[in-house]
Amino acid sequence: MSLNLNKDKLDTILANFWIKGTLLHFSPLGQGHIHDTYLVEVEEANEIKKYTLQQLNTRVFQQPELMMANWVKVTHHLSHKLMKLEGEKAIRQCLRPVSTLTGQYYYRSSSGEYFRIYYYIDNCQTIETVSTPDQAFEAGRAFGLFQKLVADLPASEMHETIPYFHHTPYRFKRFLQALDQASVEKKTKAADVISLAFQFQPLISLVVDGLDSGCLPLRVTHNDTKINNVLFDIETGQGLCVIDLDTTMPGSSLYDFGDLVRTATCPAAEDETDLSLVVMDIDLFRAVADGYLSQTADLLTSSEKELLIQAGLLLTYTIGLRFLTDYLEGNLYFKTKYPDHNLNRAKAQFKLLESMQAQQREMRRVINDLLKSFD
Ligand code: GN1
Ligand code: MG
Repeated sequence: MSLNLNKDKLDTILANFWIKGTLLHFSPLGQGHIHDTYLVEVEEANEIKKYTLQQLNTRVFQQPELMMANWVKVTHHLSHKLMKLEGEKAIRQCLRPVSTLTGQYYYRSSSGEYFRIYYYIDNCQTIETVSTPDQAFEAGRAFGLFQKLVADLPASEMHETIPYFHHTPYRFKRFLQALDQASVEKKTKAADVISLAFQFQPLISLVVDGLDSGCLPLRVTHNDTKINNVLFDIETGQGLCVIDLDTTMPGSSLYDFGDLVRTATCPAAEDETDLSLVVMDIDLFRAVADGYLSQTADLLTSSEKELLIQAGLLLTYTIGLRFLTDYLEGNLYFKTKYPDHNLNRAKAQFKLLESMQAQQREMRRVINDLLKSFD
């Protein structure tokens, strides 16, 4: 999906929401791989008001109404709870949707495009890569708090917006299908990473087996806990608000912790091509686990705690498989900037996975120490 908004189109969209005033300015926002996101500035009664506008990717979210029903439910649940806990401060700690004139939270254009708007949270930034343990801690704390706040939301009330999203056996099957159809040229270029995809196959059923047997609890989870889905307060550095709530649906806490470990323990970018830089930093691992467990240690069951280390490997493997599959299929899913972008992302994920595997013993020590400290 390309960024294709112009002023006339935006005026029409805004006219459908409870927003009065004149459009001053709009610009692309963030680095998400799925939706198109903009910052929109409007002059209302001599004041500049800022909003976040998103055009939803309906190729990825094929039932946008169901996705929006989840999104509204979870944004309301979070704001209600945070208001109670934090009072006025909660305004900057959760997404606050703007309603349309007909009382919905999305607008469908005459050509079938879906848009939503929420209040922009000022003086915040997103970060693509982590550079200090404090940032890793704050990301862990923010997603841990999210987990805690949605713990009383019954999983049965949430729609499954993307079926089999983190189902690694399904992702592996899709990879095999893509491999079967791919050109010899692509398979040759990706040979190393394809071989790693087979090598790490034993990880596949780790969490799904536990969920199927009832050994691991099915919870409402965020499912996209990468570091750039947290807004950091520019002044205090606090992990203020969790964003990108579209994949919030039934899942495992291990998916959330695992994707945090994938994105908050490596100082290099997700698409770094100098693979010598792609390593898991054990100090960042300690910090992210500390932040996450500071909120969830009381909540997690012993079987979840037992798998915290493997979770990072599993999610890095699963997302790596998805990038590789998308490369083999011709870049149909993730936004890319150049033809081999998904291949480079996949290579970086598998390099990170190898680095995690080599440090499993240290990770175990860190988790055991932390669990003891929260006992
Ligand atoms: C996508 O939307 P964004 O960029 O936060 C993707 C995640 C992947 C991530 C990889 C709905 O997340 O599952 O882990 O890219 N979201 C969806 O960077 O597929
Ligand atoms: Mg995002």
